Amino acid sequence: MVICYIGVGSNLGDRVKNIKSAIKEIGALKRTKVMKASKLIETKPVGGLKLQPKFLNAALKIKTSLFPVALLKNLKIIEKQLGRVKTVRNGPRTIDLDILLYGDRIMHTRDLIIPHPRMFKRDFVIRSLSKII
Ligand code: PH2
Ligand code: MG
Ligand code: MG
Repeated sequence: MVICYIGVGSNLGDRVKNIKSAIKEIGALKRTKVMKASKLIETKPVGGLKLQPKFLNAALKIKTSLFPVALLKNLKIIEKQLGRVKTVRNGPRTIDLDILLYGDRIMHTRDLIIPHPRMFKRDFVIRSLSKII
């Protein structure tokens, strides 16, 4: 099992419900356990459309033996199940699930970069992560 951190964000619909459902679904993935969840913090949108609703953000500490690409694929499925539709980059979304860290792995493929390339620039990520790391 590898310790991994997931960034969670929502700014459409019932944000609390979206995040709670996402945590439940991540916990239901095979070979995966949710160890810790940070409190939800409300944050102003960073990048993308200025006039979009505020986000609720959180970070999760999980343990998984899914490989990074399999974990990503499962997170995308959960995003879809919870009603995420692709619109503009950094636009509003019902749920966003990003792999921030995966053990001490560093990887750089077309579909997945670990550590998350913008995590250190985003205050809402660092604030959530620092509570559970
Ligand atoms: N996610 C983004 C872009 N901007 N801003 C906030 N406050 N919270 C987010 O989760 C967020 C964002 C792209 O994923
Ligand atoms: Mg994101
Ligand atoms: Mg994302």
